[in-house]
Amino acid sequence: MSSWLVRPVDSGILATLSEGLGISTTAARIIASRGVSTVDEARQFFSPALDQLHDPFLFREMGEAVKAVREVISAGKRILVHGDYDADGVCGASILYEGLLSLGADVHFFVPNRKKDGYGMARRISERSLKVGLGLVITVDCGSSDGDIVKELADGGIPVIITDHHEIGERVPDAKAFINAKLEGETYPFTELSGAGVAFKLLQGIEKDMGIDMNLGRLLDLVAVGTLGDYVPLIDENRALVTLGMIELAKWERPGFAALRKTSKLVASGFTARQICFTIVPRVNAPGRISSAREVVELLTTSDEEKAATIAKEIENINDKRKALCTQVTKDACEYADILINKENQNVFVFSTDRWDEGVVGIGAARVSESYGIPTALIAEHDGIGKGSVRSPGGINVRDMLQKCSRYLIAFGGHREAGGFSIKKEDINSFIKCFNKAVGEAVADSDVHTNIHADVEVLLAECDLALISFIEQLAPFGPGNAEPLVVIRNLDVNEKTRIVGRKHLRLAVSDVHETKLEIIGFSQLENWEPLNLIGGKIEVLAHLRRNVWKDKEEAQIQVTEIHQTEKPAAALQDQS
Ligand SMILES: [Mn+2]
Repeated sequence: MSSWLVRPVDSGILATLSEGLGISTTAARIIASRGVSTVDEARQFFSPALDQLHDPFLFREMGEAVKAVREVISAGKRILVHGDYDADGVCGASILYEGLLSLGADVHFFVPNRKKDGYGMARRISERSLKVGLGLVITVDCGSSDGDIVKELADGGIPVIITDHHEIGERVPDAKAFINAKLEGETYPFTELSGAGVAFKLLQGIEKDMGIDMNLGRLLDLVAVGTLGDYVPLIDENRALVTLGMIELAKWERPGFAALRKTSKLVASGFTARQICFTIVPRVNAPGRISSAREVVELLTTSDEEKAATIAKEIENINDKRKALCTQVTKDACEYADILINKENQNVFVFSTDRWDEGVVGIGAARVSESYGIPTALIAEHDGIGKGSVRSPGGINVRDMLQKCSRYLIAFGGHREAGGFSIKKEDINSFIKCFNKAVGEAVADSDVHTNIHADVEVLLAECDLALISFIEQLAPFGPGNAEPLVVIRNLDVNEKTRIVGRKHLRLAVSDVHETKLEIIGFSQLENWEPLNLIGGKIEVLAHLRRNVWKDKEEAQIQVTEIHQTEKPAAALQDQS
């Protein structure tokens, strides 16, 4: 069972925020728990605006990059934008392609094919580029570890500007300009931009340097989808980019997104960042995982509604195929997991087969690790090489675990919750043993996996629409800015508590202040039967959300976890 930790907040900060903003202590606590400590910071947080973006020239080599782009445009030479095949990479490529096109550049785009080209820059572009005599290559969301391809191009007289956001040891020596905030010694103040975000910064740099209005606001929808697709923290500049980008998106002026909205059945307005992540993002991602992402850039940059509808329809088919592949992977993996789950010392699931497509093992691993609460690695084998994807339900740092077993891996990368690796087939068994041991030790070392951080403890009576309106102003929610979680303690469970639907609980509760409310526990029937709760006491961890039903709006307490603090009297008697 997990423990809930309410983040401690400095009482001075609390007083400043609540007095300065005229909000309740509860509201002040929620915003303070996001690292906001002054009234000014809070105002910025509430109204993300373009003027909160950092100066693009804080990138050390922005000047160099802008100069190279302008020279090539005035010389009338051709530019190739080299993107990447995931959501971030195609959005970023679309941003640069469209932005440079509007300056009258002779610009083309290239998106690598996951199966043909693998990760990073595609080797095949250098030969072709040299043949057609390109004037410049600009990478988006890749290139930081492609020194050899960059050298080949540079040696052939084609300069390369790298715009990227991946971890990097040292600057690619032959790059004409290198724009990556993660480079050591880089002066840019924010390291968490997505690839699409970095591409946008280059256009901002060009705009500023030329002293013209490039109307870059119209590209923010692409920045938002790329940023959400890349799962970077929604803080600092990303918060402004996503918020403004979602406003731009909601105009549905870009035929590509308008078409995807229809095929994915997303509501036209009032959608959340999370809803974009479940509708638009997987569709922008799917072609790159299954076939070729080139058509996604075509979709996102076309002004032709008919063309957009046609491509969106094709993508829908590809997405259906991806979903079917995912279900197969998840089904297979769950079958294996069911066999192993009760085995002693089973700290991880690692399954490997040549039946799976490497494009979907990540989603399969996410589903399995989520449903079983165990770190999971799924490996797709092909020609003696396995491509693996790891997901962890939390607490266990995936990257650290892979690092510990790196002697069995060809290559690996990732962060806390997710990672990927490649491995020789003959090393898979040793890797499984090593990985299982590493996770077992990490679990024994710490109990972090059982701690959930909540924002604030509240009373039932405080959970009203006013507080919910306040919480809504903290959106968009996502990594780095989680939707607020509240703890409500000391609740008596009343008789009216019942099952609703097939697996949900409607809990009738009251507290010492005599406040009576019905609160909803989605899927809580998996954990609790009404009879084992009624007459006892509980505390709950919950989200506070607005529920709109038949034109009526009400505050809804959505319980994500229940702790029983007192068993019902009858149950106690049974035990004695
Ligand atoms: Mn990326």
